Amino acid sequence: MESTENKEIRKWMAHVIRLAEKGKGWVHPNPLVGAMLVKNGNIIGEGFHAFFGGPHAEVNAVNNSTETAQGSTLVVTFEPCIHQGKTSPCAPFIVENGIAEVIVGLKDPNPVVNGKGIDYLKSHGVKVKTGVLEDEIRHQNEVFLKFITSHLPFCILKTAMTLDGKTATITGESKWISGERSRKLVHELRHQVSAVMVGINTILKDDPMLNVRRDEKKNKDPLKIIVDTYGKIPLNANVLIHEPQLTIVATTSAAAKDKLKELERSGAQVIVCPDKNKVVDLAFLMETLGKMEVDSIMIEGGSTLSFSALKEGIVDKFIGFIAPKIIGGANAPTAVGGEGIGTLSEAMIVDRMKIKKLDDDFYFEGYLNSKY
Ligand code: AOF
Ligand code: ZN
Repeated sequence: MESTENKEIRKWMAHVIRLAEKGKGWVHPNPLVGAMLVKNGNIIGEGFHAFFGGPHAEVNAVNNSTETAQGSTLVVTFEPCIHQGKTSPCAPFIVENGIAEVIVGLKDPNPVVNGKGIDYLKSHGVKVKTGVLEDEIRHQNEVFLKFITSHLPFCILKTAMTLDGKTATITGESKWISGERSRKLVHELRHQVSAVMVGINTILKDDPMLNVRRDEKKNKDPLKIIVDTYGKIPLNANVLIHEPQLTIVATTSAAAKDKLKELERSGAQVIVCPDKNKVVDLAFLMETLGKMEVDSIMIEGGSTLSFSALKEGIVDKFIGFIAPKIIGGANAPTAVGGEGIGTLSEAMIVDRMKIKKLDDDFYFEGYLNSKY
């Protein structure tokens, strides 16, 4: 039987996990962190990490507190930091404010913290309890956990398909396969990631904007990465007309140099990658984007890029929408194309699959890299 105290602690932690969600889309490459102060069983202050470079959750909780923090319990999803980053370290701040006890959800895997924050608190007489709802916090911070330990972006492959696995009709019509609620979620996800990525064929066929269209007051558009081995992107493509400063064209030396200069003049950034099997070397591109602090990418097609990404092993999470429609057509595109594989023993296995209903569609998600 779980003790009443543990039950209460889990309830508090679940509450600060929800608070942390509010930072989604604004904090990367930092983690989502929520915190609150409890005194005599009452919540006296709450806070979350709201934007990159801004105060950490613990500091916000103390500053929002209606009473002095002296003698209170701090409940925080992540281990308090000990390093001087964009902000001053939280662990000494906690000690200075006389907080008596800290309940930490997850130890911060950031090598500059990684247990040192907890040690600091303990050695300064603060009671510390660790490891509460760790799985939930890990899931919430899957992007941060990958990025901080590998410096590579967490990569989501997203698709929307019919019941028969098609992403467009034989004439190329794809607007819209999925329902309104599913499409709303896509815009939410675009807001949450640092970048969206598509192959050149998607630009040539659909000319997407790749921006965020949500009902929220404040939105943040992601970087738009176009994988374009030969530099074929038209200069009047929507992604070059609207917010070209957010557009990155990833290409190779097979592209005409003059075209690349024109792309740069339009405001886009060009990354010339080595080629692998005559297309952009995606592993190199991921490393380069990681160095640019891009912590998360959502690949939105097309089917050739999706297969290459899977084959190169850069995909962490596969998500998609299945609409209750059947359109057929042997040549109608499917979510994953490319050259495919010859035997079932080579199949890429998706684990931790989850599925849920979104109006008439199904939403599914699963992982290809079970480490994060
Ligand atoms: C916390 N609480 O709310 C966050 C933490 O550059 P800085 O100062 O913002 O530090 C970023 C690092 O601090 C980040 O990589 C992670 O290890 C930790 N983030 N820590 O105690 C917070 N956002
Ligand atoms: Zn901190």
